[in-house]
Amino acid sequence: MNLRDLGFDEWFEAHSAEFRQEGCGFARISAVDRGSYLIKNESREVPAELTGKLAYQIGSTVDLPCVGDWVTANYYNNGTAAIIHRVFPRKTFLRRKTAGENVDYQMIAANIDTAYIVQSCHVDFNPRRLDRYLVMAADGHVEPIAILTKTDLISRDELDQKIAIISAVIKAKVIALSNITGIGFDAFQHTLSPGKTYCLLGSSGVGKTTILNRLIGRETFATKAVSLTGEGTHTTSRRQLIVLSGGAMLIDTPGMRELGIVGAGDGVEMGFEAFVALSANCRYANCTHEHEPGCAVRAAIENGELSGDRYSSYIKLKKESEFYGMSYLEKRKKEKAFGRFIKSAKKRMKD
Ligand SMILES: Nc1nc2c(ncn2[C@@H]2O[C@H](COP(=O)(O)OP(=O)(O)O)[C@@H](O)[C@H]2O)c(=O)[nH]1
Ligand SMILES: [Mg+2]
Ligand SMILES: [Zn+2]
Repeated sequence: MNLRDLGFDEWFEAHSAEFRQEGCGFARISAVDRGSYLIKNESREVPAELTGKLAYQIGSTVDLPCVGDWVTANYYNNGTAAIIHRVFPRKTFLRRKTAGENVDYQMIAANIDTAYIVQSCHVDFNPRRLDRYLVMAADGHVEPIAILTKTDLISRDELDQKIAIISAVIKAKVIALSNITGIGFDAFQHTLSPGKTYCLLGSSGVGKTTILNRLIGRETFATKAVSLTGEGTHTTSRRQLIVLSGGAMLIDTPGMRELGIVGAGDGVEMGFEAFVALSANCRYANCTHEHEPGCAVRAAIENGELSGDRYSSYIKLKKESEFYGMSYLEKRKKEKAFGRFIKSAKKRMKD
């Protein structure tokens, strides 16, 4: 393996002169877990940390190394650990807006060639959400491919209908597949090329980790079924770059609701679902969005990202609703109940 196999192409080559440093080599960030890093080069993958100087120089969290970044590092302890000195500029990136007090960005992954935007064609199907991911990919100069999973749960006609809906609204390639029957998986696999980097994006429970496991050919990363609807959920806690046997690299991500992709500008059209998504970013897990400090919902209203009127109706409704007291996981289980909640909420708003 050489660096080129890991994605160090002409673009990085062209930028490399000013990043060369005595006693150091280039490596790629393969995982990030709260301030600790794994970096990978031609021969090894080792834990690494930032030099104090670099940590000090980095002004904003978006400039911290993220999975997929190229760095200049030196190795110590017989090459079993490393120190990161420099971070290369990003050729492409995937980032989300945070809904904190200041509208800021959080990096999801860097130097991604193609983003797989994964939706289940069962209950998760939502062309508008797909559209938001497309905006995110375009923003970071990443090519998008839409993946519809769980085709085994709907009829051929229903699937054709869904593909038609998507094709009508987006230009991206659409691939439908089932991780259960394997139908469509070949077409998906053909989109992977050696030396290129791919990222799986999409809500929790749509089958991203299952796709990764299928590619690896075994159950390496845990997935978990949670309901009787054929859906399930699993929280991928850290982002890790996996080199597949064919030479393509793939990064799995946690669900974007957990990542809070629903941020600036999305809330008003989104309706009440936006509150649920935003509240994932509140400082306190049990935030009532009424008076707590660090409340992402109120911050979004102050920024004008969410309408104050909707907020008032929401506060009124949530007081009536037992639904509010549930954790996100419980909510997913009760998705049907949530659907009814939204419906009745909308009806009451009309009245
Ligand atoms: N019926 C069906 N279930 C699937 C399919 N793909 C994944 N699942 C199930 O959906 C659940 C969530 O999958 P997971 O890969 O953890 O989703 P992630 O949160 O997107 O990573 C698991 O129970 C999987 O077995 C599929 O194509 N069809
Ligand atoms: Mg997962
Ligand atoms: Zn709040």
